[in-house]
Amino acid sequence: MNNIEKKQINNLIEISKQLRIDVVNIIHGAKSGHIGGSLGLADIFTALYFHVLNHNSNDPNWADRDRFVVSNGHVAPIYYTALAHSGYFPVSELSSLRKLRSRLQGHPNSLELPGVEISTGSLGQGLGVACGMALIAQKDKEDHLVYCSIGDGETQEGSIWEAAMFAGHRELSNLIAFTDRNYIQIDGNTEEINKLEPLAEKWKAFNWNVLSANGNDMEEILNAFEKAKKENSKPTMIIFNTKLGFPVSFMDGVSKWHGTAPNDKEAKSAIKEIEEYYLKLNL
Ligand SMILES: Cc1ncc(C[n+]2csc(CCOP(=O)(O)OP(=O)(O)O)c2C)c(N)n1
Repeated sequence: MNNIEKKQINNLIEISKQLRIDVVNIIHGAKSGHIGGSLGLADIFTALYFHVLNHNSNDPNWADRDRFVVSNGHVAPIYYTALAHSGYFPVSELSSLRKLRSRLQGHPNSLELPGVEISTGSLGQGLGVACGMALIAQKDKEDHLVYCSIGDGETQEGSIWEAAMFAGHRELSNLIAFTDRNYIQIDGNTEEINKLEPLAEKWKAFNWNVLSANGNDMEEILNAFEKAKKENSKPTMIIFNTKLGFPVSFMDGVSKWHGTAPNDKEAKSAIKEIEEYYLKLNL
């Protein structure tokens, strides 16, 4: 793999374990929160904050930072754990998730929390915001990149396709978006609710460079972002195949775990499965 040594990959995988354990603990503690998407995205958020993004937690508004728009704002628990472990605010604050007067509400608030690029939660809006950020950077010939995370259920919002059309038309090659393709949204399987396939072909038709990778494999994730950075004429969409709740087996494919907090027993067995999964990786 390009420039990334096995040791570095293993280090990232170790970080993703901590983030997953924190996600389970804070949602269990809050008795509320979106666990499935947060666990499924843990590898990608780790890759971004600890390798891919050009950012500085000591200077969250640094003008040259890469922008990262988390359009699927309900995955706030993984966003918060990645931000805290990167140094944007104390890790001890994570346990205030969803508490009264906490800066860590159910959806991210950029006016309150350092590192949050833009407040999100109303699905379908972040990609349009990311397009605006990419357009101004393109016009001003700035080097930073704009990343954007969207859910596959979120992709059923009409505004996603308006943004897709705009980015393709403007050839926003500084825009790297990715889809959390777990086939699950709040009400069930995406293909039963409002079919998305053939998803890659749809993005291609909107003039996007389309990549796909296993979003629960660190090496594949890093390779996909490397490839995306090299694209110089189109926006990139990475379709990351993930599993809801990964690696917790009882959450896999079960839409209830889109947004249900685990009870004591479930939290304990989720942590046990996470620990067993990482042990088997034999890092
Ligand atoms: C505009 C809007 N409509 C509805 C919702 C409620 N909602 C929150 S998450 C969600 C499903 C999202 O599915 P997906 O993007 O696949 O997320 P995942 O289940 O994979 O985390 C819905 C409908 C919302 N937040 N915003």
